[in-house]
Amino acid sequence: MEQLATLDDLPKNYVNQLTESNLVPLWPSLRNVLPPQKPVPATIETAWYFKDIKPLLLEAGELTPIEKAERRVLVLANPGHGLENMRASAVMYLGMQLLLPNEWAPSHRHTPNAVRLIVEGEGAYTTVEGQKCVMEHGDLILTPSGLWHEHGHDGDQPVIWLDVLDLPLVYYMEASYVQGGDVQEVTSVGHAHRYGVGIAPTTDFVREKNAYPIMRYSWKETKKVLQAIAQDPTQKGPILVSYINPETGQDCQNIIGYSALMLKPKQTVQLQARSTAQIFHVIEGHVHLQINAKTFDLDKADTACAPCFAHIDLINNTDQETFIFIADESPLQKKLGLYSVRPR
Ligand code: 1HN
Repeated sequence: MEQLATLDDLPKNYVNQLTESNLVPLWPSLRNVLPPQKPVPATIETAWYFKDIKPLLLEAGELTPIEKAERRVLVLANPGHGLENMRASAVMYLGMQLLLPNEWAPSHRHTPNAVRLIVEGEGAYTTVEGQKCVMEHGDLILTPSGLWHEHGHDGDQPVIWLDVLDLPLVYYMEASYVQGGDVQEVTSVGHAHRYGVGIAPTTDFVREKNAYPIMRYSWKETKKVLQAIAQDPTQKGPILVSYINPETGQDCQNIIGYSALMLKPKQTVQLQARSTAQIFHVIEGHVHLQINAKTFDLDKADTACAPCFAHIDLINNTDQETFIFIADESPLQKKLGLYSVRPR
């Protein structure tokens, strides 16, 4: 492609006249906004290790009372986007949140969608629109856009979870805001127990119409399914499940997609290059992760992020099963017609 003229190729006087009228010439910036063949992501391959995060998060528990934090979170920020912008990728926000015994993170609702992936500790719960969801290790709990949610803790040890939000996108769209509310009345239990083995709750032969039929996806159940798939001799390719809305078969949320991958002992999985950035978080086990030219050794509770069109190899060189939670921007990209896959 032809090299284009730069701003320096124009007379200063002309450029000043443009600026005074709020005008900008396109051609000096055209190759930046439209790079050839593939995007040039700001997202850098980055890993965040739980052994670094946990002591700092517990210290935050001593330094800042929950009343002064509302949500006590250390943000996993991608240096490629500038740490202060609190982005893991262009669309995804990641944070590690701490709730101590007897603490309460008050009810609010906001436009960004959130999920929690429980990392450590027992006894905490999230109430989402009246549905009380207990938090157990590896569970995925949705707090979709516009739904009230609050966190409480009846246990006796710190509880830590990973928050994933589409905040960077919603903020960029100037669509991000929050409303505070009162303590919610608990009206039901937020669990997938009403769905399973191809059945769905039905009243008078009419299927329930609920935009978010499952609020809590149990890790115990998800792990059983992955292990069953691993035993299936006809299974080809990676052992992978998607978190879906069982009423529609679509992704469980509108913007960010969630899945869980199992690596058998000594298994290597090579992912196709995809148009979406991706987050990897180890639920159980260990993975040697190669993203483009970088390598990371991730243990339980560690998290990493990969830019779009990355070459990604997940290598389990241990004798144990490994389970990895994955978040990506594919629901958004598919809705916008921007999603693509390139064979390696
Ligand atoms: C939020 O509402 C929570 O409810 C956690 O736990 C992290 C980060 C940015 C904006 C809202 C929560 C958040 C958040």
